[in-house]
Amino acid sequence: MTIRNTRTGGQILIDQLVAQGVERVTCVPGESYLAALDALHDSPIDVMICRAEGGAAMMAEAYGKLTGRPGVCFVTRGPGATNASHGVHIAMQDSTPMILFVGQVDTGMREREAFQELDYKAVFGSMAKWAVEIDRPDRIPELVARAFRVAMQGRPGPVVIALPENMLTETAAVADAMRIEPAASWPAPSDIERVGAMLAGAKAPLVILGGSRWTDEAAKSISRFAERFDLPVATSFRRASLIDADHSHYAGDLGIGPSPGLKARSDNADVILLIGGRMSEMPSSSYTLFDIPTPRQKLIHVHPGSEELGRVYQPALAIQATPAAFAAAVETLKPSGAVAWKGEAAKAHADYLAWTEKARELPGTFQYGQVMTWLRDRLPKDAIVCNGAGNYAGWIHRHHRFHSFASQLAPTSGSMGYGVPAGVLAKRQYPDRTVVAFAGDGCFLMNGQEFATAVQYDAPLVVIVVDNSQYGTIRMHQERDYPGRVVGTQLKNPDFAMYAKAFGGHGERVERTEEFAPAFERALASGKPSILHCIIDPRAISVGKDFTPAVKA
Ligand SMILES: Cc1ncc(C[n+]2csc(CCOP(=O)(O)OP(=O)(O)O)c2C)c(N)n1
Repeated sequence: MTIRNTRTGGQILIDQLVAQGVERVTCVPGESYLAALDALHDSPIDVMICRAEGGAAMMAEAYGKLTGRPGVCFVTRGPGATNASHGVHIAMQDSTPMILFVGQVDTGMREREAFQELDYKAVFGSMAKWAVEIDRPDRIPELVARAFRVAMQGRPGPVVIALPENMLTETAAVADAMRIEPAASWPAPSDIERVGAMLAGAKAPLVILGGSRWTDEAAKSISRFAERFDLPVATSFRRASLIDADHSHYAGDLGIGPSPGLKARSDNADVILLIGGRMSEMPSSSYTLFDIPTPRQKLIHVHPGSEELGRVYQPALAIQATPAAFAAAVETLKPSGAVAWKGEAAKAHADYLAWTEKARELPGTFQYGQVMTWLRDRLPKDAIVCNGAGNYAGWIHRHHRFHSFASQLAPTSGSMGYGVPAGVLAKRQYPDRTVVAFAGDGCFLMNGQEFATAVQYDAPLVVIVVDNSQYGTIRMHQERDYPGRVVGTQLKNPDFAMYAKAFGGHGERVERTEEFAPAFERALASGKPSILHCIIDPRAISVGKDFTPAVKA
């Protein structure tokens, strides 16, 4: 490999990103990494300026979820980095490849608590998959290449790279690293034989899909595998777009409050084939679906990270493989005869349809459930639907039907403020697809400032703010655990339609169900980023049930 001309650390760094095929970075600028910013000036990389580092980092995380390659985000030292930690935590819990570059003080000033100095390894040590500081420009190719590999290989996750200011302006002559493709771990032929044998001995098997390192082709291949074996297929919390919801074998999602039918199916299963997921607190109904350490169901756990196999549940068969490799390996696996559970997948799908079909009646004039079922029919099959955290998301999980791969952008980490930045990134990435970001009134204002980013980049997503004038989820818990003692949950909100207009977007207030459909059509037709400010009765506290306030808040 030829040694390139002498370059500054900043130039070497950006050349590595070009070599890795990075097409876009998100950032909030800072004086701590000016030399890297300057190198971006002459690069083909699109620099997407955001309004707060939390939003910028979440956009990078959403890029990783959509593409499988690391989303790259640049932020300044100290407060920039701590703001961005919000996105790093999501990438970690959601197993998403992401790289966060943060500024750092001059190496000659380290350990003096210089301006905005932070010990990144200490701060991000347990939050990121890897945190590293590059102190010499000639080590940039080595450490950035490693960062891409760490972010993507095994169980994906976030990497934090600190860039001391002087290191970025120093020069070095060093060769660029090559583009990194993560190693795929493959099941052994004997593993696939055992999967076949365990299924042959099963009476009531269930497949659960989750995690990352999937491809569209792998997801389709698993659907075909399910057809051959007539297997019911569930998805894990917020991984619903791993199978077309219309697929005849789809059994629904194991999220917060799974359907009673699916819960019973999982309880009564004798063999569970878990592909890619971890069955952590949310999808496992607070670790009650499977016994720990040894599930009563025979668990076949397929995961790309060896550290995840047997971390909580001891599988009867542990297979260290990426979902994509596993899907390819089972392409030729067929049942040897008639399966014992014939017809169960159709029953599971019928249960799923019955559970999700009709929205229940809510108090008030805005029937959010009916709006969701209308959108379910109205949205194109490849629409991307985003959300953060809050009870408003329960209606999406219950009633929306995801049809195409990577069309759900939602934090399994349950982080508020995710939907808007994720939606902005998605709309920029896929301008021809409809992008809808849902947010509660609480959730929206955690990163609503990124609506300005949507306007700046002419990314016409539709944001649906579901306003119940409260941090509803927490109010629900309060009403249950401390009835009549409402504290810290009531909100006085701005006019979100006017907010949209003030930012240069399209905004409308929706108070009645019948106003929603025309408002949605006008939002799409406006060609502008839009906000539909929907007013929902505060008693409509969750998709499952209303509450009667013990006292008026
Ligand atoms: C960043 C973050 N902060 C706090 C929480 C705790 N929390 C979970 S849901 C919720 C309320 C969400 O309110 P809103 O967005 O208005 O939605 P609603 O529950 O009312 O539908 C809070 C505060 C969280 N999950 N994430």
